[in-house]
Amino acid sequence: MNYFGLIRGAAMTGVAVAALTAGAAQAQTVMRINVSMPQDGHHGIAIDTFAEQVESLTDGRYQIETFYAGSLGAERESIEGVQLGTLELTFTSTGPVPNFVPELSILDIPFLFRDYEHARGVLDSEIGDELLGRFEAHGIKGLAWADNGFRHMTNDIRPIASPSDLDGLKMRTMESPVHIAAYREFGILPTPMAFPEVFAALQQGVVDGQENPLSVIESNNFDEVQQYLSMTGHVFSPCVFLMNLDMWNQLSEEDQGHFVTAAQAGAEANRARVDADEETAIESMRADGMEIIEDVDRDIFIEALAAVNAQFEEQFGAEEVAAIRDWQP
Ligand code: EAX
Repeated sequence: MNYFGLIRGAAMTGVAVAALTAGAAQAQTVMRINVSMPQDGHHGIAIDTFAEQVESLTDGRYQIETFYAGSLGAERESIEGVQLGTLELTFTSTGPVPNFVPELSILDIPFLFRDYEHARGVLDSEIGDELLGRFEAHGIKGLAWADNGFRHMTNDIRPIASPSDLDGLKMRTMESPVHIAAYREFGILPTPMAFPEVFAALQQGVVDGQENPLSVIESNNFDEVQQYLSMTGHVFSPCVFLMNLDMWNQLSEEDQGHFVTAAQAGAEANRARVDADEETAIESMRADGMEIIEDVDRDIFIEALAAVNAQFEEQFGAEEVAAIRDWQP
């Protein structure tokens, strides 16, 4: 079979194996990874770094093709693709993950994490390793946790400083049952929707608002279609590198180590970009005319969730929740 035949076959099976034209008969395997965010952002830098690292650590035996802005599908479809093996890898927020690994919804509990140090510390600890391992029973290998970021609310109706301001607001949410239950408790009318549809839904007024980390709000120009941003920080949203489990099992042990190292390097670059965005995004969006409400009383938001929090403790186990909530560096 010639090179093009191999590539065409690869498009069907998902993995391209092409003989390198230069040099001896060393095979090269091409894999794809995608994100729903633009290349210039905290997801883009994660997969760009991962791709560079895989190629360099495996001396070019593995080549990673990168796709951005949902061009290969939204996050839920991408995880499904990785599970089925029609896509080799994806980097995704955990928003749609509960559809595949329901118990990972524990990470979606509002106000579970105090700050970035806490969230990253837990994800990089044994607790995080154990949770990452939960993907395997579902045909998926979790390579490394990373950050999407602390989520804040935007809307186009009124400034939000306390839960009573949220009453009756129609807000796009991720497809996470925990988020949906909690946001209802705030009085929000949750409208779950895949991310690639969100900008148009905000622009056309299909929903009044949405919630996302600063890195997402800014890199997707939501400030163009949303007047108010409230610094609620109500949920920490992780990201994760995922790979099809069969393809992972086909890697040599040494290459498995390289893929994990590369994903960890991607996570490091991602977190550095999140830190940089956190420094600059507020001022830059304010300069563009967005009204930023920084004075948010989080305690009132936390109190509003008392009943639903009790429900989450029952669902996930009070000890499990406490182990994350009370984690100390
Ligand atoms: O992955 O769906 C969401 O709101 C996510 O935070 C976003 O797509 C980043």
